[in-house]
Amino acid sequence: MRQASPSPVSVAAPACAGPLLRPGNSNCGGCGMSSALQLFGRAIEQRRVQLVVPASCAAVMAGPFPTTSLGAPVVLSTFGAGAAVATGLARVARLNGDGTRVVCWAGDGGTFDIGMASLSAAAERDEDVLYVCYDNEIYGNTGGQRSSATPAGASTTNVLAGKLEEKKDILAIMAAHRVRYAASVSIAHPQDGLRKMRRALDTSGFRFLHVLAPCPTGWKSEPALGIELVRLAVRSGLYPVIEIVEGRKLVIDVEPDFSREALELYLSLQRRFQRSGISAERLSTAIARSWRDLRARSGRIVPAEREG
Ligand SMILES: Cc1ncc(C[n+]2csc(CCOP(=O)(O)OP(=O)(O)O)c2C)c(N)n1
Ligand code: SF4
Ligand SMILES: [Mg+2]
Repeated sequence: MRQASPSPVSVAAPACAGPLLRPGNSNCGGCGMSSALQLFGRAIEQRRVQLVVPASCAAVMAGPFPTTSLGAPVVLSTFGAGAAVATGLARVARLNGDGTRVVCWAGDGGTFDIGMASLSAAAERDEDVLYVCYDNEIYGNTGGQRSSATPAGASTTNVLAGKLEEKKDILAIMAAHRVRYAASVSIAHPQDGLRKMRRALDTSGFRFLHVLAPCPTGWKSEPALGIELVRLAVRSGLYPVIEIVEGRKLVIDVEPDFSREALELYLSLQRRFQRSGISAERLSTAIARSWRDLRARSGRIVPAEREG
């Protein structure tokens, strides 16, 4: 007997209903990635979003199936394949013509290190993917080992004396791929962050957002101080808040005051910098070098208006 053909099934992601990150998730109290996700949930509004999450703290935060503390459909991927899996979903979404925005939500280990090959390939092909790296500067989910995003002077569980090498410049790497849009987001500057997240969601082609995400567990800092730590990193010039369009046009969004006091406070509020004893003076030299470069690339030799 002939069977009736199945009725078409919609594979479109539903619009995000309610918060993106719900109560009951497994993140530590004061996790900066939670703050980033909450901000991102506000940016999404009524857009249809599918998340791809490679192995990380973010991959376990939703809790065990069949319950989930995430308000959007999620595909978990292997550690190195986040951008490749997102590529597949984005192509299916385009074939379906349903307008779903595919977002890869990955940690620094999954981005700066093991996911770099698939990230670079997807960026070079200009896949229609928004890639968000929440950067807690360690492999948090496996106990806090160093990544190439770990800053010099920070102790990790496998480099107790403190890392010697400086942090990779991920935005420069993405800009070198001439991606449509690349930006850094500060959770201490939510209006600027929301604007960039919405722009990134609504742009076609490959987009990249970098979010500094304090990790009280790995940074050995007070859980309540995460947003303040990011504010200090921005003020001191340690975390430049910028955006780069098509790999060429660089805009400085928040002008630091390069406060030595802010830098010293940033270091002293995290016990991960204690053992190496890295000084604000040494960091200031690296900050000055990086800002000379940023100003040259932005075409502004005088400071921009201060915001935030
Ligand atoms: C190929 C492979 N190597 C190692 C692991 C173990 N592993 C799972 S999560 C993780 C750390 C992820 O670090 P990051 O991407 O920075 O995210 P975070 O945990 O900090 O949120 C590691 C090493 C794995 N799942 N797959
Ligand atoms: S280990 Fe760090 S990044 Fe992971 S959930 Fe805890 S605070 Fe967040
Ligand atoms: Mg990490």
